[in-house]
Amino acid sequence: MWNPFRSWSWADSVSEIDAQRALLLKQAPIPCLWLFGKTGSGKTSIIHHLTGAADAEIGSGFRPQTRQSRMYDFPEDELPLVKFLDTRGLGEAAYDPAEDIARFDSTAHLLIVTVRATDQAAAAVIEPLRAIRKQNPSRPVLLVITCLHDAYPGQQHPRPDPFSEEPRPRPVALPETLSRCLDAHYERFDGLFDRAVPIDLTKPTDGFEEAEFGGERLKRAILDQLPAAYRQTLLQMDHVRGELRDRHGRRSSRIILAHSVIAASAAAVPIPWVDIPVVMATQSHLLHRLAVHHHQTLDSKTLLKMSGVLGGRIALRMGVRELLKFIPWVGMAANAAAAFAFTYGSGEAASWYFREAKAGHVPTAEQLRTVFQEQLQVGARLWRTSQETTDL
Ligand SMILES: Nc1nc2c(ncn2[C@@H]2O[C@H](COP(=O)(O)OP(=O)(O)O)[C@@H](O)[C@H]2O)c(=O)[nH]1
Ligand SMILES: [Mg+2]
Repeated sequence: MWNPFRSWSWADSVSEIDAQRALLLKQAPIPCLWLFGKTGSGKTSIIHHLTGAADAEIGSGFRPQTRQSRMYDFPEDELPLVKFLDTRGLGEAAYDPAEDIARFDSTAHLLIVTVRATDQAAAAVIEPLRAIRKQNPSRPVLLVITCLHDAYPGQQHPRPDPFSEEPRPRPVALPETLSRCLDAHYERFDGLFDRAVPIDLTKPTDGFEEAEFGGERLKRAILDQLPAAYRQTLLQMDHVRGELRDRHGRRSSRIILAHSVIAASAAAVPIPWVDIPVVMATQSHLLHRLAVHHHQTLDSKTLLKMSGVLGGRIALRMGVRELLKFIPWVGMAANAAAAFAFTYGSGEAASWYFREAKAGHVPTAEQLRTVFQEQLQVGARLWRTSQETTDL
């Protein structure tokens, strides 16, 4: 029988965590979005819109990858739910995409090309884009046309939103300058994108009635274009995005939430490499991480107690059955819900256990079971609430 806790008995926990993390990062459906555009074309604003992370947090979170690229992992690099690749220097110095293509061609799932509506000088973006597209013509490319109001300064955005979800939206009733700008972009990027999305992500202080114009269209376009498993992760992330933000200061609950989202998306999409083993590996990795977070070591007695209450297939089945009593769904949604709630419940229960142990009150198996059952329900409620409030 596969036992997610087995490995605890021999590995020293830090190297074991690294190994599990590497495995998870390889197997879990974590979408990687490659942002490609000149400085000031709106790449960071898109990350901000999709994640809710503050600009400063995004700025300091970038990690250099190649000479001209860097990566931002949200909500944290330990187990990200989405990765953003950012290419620097386009339009400034000569950019040779060869190094980035070699490094990211197989790991970037979607290319988001950003260009300001009124920017006429796109050659610095188009040439390397052509090479990237040629290397991998089946990877979807979104052409995101930003800062629309540069084409109609001093006016509000057209209302209602006139843009459709066609590949090249071009409504009749638009300010004339904007129509010309869109046509010119469609022409110069011809053959290099699958779908264009005109947006204007402004700051609340910029004075627009609609601060994030086209933002929801952009989200839908990204979800439409991503392969199913990756789409699922973004959707689940969006469901608990508020919680992720609110719990910013509480690192352990952020870790628990991120793992729960990954487990849910892995469970939701029944394809061979994303399945129950990933769900269980996620839980196992989570408990390892929490032990380290709380500076606890795991002796064999503790392992036995935890695996008896939280681990193994029987507990998983029990957890699911318990859960299905109060989640009236069936099929994939129920799997995702169960995986989320189970991961959440076991994470919170383990976190509680480690905190108590640190304070000198080592809980009994019975007490751990009680907390686990409670937290399982908290997880299920959290999942249900977030599903109800989401508009995607
Ligand atoms: N009006 C408007 N401003 C934007 C938009 N996107 C970005 N900006 C602004 O343009 C500047 C540069 O944007 P940023 O997202 O940092 O671009 P990056 O260099 O490509 O990451 C910032 O001041 C943003 O507030 C947009 O769609 N509309
Ligand atoms: Mg930026």
